[in-house]
Parts: sequence; structure tokens; C-alpha cells
Amino acid sequence: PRFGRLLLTGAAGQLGRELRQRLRPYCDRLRVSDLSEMAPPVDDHEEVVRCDLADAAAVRALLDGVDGVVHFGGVSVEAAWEPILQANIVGVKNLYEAARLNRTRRVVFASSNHVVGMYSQGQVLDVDAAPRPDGYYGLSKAFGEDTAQLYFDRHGVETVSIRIGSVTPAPIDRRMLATWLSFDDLERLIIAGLRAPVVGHSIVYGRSDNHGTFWDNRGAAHLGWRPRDSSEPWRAELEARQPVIDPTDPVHRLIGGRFVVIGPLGEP
Ligand code: NAI
Ligand code: 15L
Repeated sequence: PRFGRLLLTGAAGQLGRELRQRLRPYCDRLRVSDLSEMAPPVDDHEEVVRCDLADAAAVRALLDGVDGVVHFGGVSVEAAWEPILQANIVGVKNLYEAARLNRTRRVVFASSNHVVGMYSQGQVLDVDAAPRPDGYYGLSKAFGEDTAQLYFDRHGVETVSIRIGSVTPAPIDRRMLATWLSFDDLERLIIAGLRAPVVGHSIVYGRSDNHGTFWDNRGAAHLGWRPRDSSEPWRAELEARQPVIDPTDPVHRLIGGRFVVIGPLGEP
């Protein structure tokens, strides 16, 4: 079935710009939003709304008349605490309060692999793996997942939290052989997350059907999503380009890759 009005946040971002095109066919109206400037509406099925997620009143209005939210807005990398606090913590709380007040039934939340970034790459994690964030960014995404759980338990707002690996047109380093998620698989996962009859608060790892993955999605089978793409065609080229990997280096040993050493927490 088509959706009535869908809201996409983060629409000016790397993934948002692509998703804006891809979500259009699934809904009668697509409302797109970001703090930054976006392209004007392409036709009268699109609504373009500039909004700071940290502004509770503006977010409340943003969700008015919305059936489902694809929440991709926020700080997307390791950064100073204050912007992460405003966009990813205050922002996610504002989003869920607005969903409750507007009776929005379903959210697909762009969580991140950095929620579990400090686990070893040698482990295979289930969808119920407890957070081991690798920085303020991963910590804020763990807060987002917990907020989703709270608003389901208290108010019945359903969420699929996608612990996204790495979305790029093609994998570009050896870690991405495990973490890569194609845009096509991401699109299908978002739609499955919106359409699945009952999700409560479900967590799923956003990765394609990659060999040597760090993540087991059997616990999210009820979403009815199976990735169709794989990083395997790029393996030979990426292994040749990066032939030596130091397995004792945390950047290569831990799931979060370089996020486990960068940012404010990496400073003396
Ligand atoms: P991006 O940084 O390109 O886009 C994020 C957008 O959010 C930006 O356009 C930015 O202006 C907007 N934003 C930031 N603060 C805001 C605020 N206070 N109010 C309103 N909008 C605000 O990031 P990208 O790569 O497109 O990622 C999208 C989402 O997916 C993010 O939530 C990110 O954490 C998540 N994600 C992305 C991955 C990837 O491979 N690109 C991997 C894992 C998670
Ligand atoms: C993320 O969460 C980031 O948003 C993205 O820029 C990538 O760095 C990705 O994780 C990754 O771990 O590759």
C-alpha cells in the first residue's frame, strides 16, 4: 500500500538527498526537512520545510498530519558534544514528543553501527546486542534507540532502528566489505520498516548480504527484509589496495573503525 504523508528528516544530507527521490513513489505526499537549505519542491506532492530538530515547537508542527517518519536528520559523525546534544539528543526527544502528540504511528530511525563500535570485529552481534558506543555520536544514537523503546512502551509509537553500516555507491575500504549497505538495500529496508504489520521497537543492522559480516539479523526476520546486494564483487580490488592490516590496531580490530580513536574523546 501507498502511504499518505511521509516525513523525511535530514533531506539535505548525503543519504537524504538520495532518499528524497526514492521515497516519492511510495507516498501521496512527501514532506522533506532539514536545518540546511534544500532543493525546492519538484511538484505539489512535495513539501519542503526548514526546521531545527532542537526547536520543540517547530518539530511539533513538522509532524502535523504525518503518517510515518523516516528520521535521518542529525549530526552524522563524531563531533563536539554540544551539536550532538542539540541535534541527536534534544532533537530525538522532540521528534518522539511530536510523534506522540500527533499520533504518528511509525518511525524508521537512522541509528548507526557506532552504537556497537567498541565490539571486536571478530564477533557476530545479534540485534539485541547491548550498546558499546565508540564516542559521543554512538552514545547519542544509543539514546535515540532507548527513546524509541520508551515511546513504544509508554505510548505505542512504533520504531525500526536501523544500525546502519556504511552507505556509499560502492565499498571503499576493507572494513566496508563487512559494513557496506547499498542504496537499493537501504530503500527496501526503510519500506519494509514502514510496512511490516507489527514492529514494536525493532533493531536491525543495515548492511548488505556481505561475506564476513559483523552482524546477524535473524532477530529482525519479522521485518520481511532480505538484502539483495553484496560487497563481494569489490573484495579482490580492496584487498589488493590494502594488503596489510595490523590486527592489533583498534581501528582494524574494532567494529567502529577509525571512529574508535577520533574526536574529542581521542584528545589528551
Ligand atoms: P549527513 O550529515 O550528510 O546528513 C544529515 C543531515 O542532518 C544534514 O543535512 C544536516 O543539515 C541535518 N541536521 C544536522 N543537525 C540538524 C538539526 N539540528 N536539525 C535539523 N537537521 C539537522 O549524514 P548522512 O550520511 O546523510 O546520514 C544520514 C543519517 O544516517 C544520519 O542520522 C546518520 O547518523 C545516519 N547514518 C549514516 C551512515 C552513512 O553511511 N552515511 C551510517 C550510519 C548512520
Ligand atoms: C556512520 O555512522 C557515519 O554517519 C558515516 O559517515 C560512516 O562513517 C559510517 O558510520 C561508517 O561507520 O562507515
